[in-house]
Amino acid sequence: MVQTRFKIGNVTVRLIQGDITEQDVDVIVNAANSYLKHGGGVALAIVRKGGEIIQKESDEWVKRNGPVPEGEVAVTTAGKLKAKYVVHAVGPKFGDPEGDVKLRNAIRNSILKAEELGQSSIALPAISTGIYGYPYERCAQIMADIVKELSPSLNNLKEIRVVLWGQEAFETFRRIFHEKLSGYTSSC
Ligand code: AR6
Repeated sequence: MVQTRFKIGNVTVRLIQGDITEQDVDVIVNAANSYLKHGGGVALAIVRKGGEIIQKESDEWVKRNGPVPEGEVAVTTAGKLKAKYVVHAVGPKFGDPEGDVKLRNAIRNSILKAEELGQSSIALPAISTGIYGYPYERCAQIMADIVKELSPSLNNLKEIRVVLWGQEAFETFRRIFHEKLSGYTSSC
């Protein structure tokens, strides 16, 4: 498996090139839209593999609470996936002047939700870099900063996995994470 690992305090941060739906972690983060209609990209892959229960619970969530604002998250179970929960994070579309703040919030709230749920491992995709058009580089910078900032204060979470689809995404994240977390590399 292609991967890179960093250790920040008690938290292992792992970059993996692969499919997020295959990850053996407690929480999988989905790159969702505000209506939690999982019709494309990683969202569709999660529902295809996890089952319609994820879409059904998502619909119920929106019915109860209204659309999920950009930068916020909603939680459902994970159906047939190995994970226990899916945290649906709504990222911004590239070009939104508030985009970086919203992307930062979406990533931050995902990690904090997994911590709040008492879980020990989480896998995140490169939120907003597919259909929503964000450059990998910008997403990687934002994610590396948040991981560095949050890791020392996490008690439950022991592993944060970033799962990249394809070599270009993986290489970009690896380069940026090495730049930003250079003091923490434990293996390549
Ligand atoms: N595992 C890991 N990463 C993946 C996978 C996978 N199986 N499949 C795609 N990616 P996107 P967005 C990567 O488009 O840009 C949906 O329709 C992909 O290469 O899934 O936030 C939602 O319902 C890219 O790098 O999410 C929303 O309407 C990253 O995951 C909208 O798309 C995110 O791509 C959200 O757009």
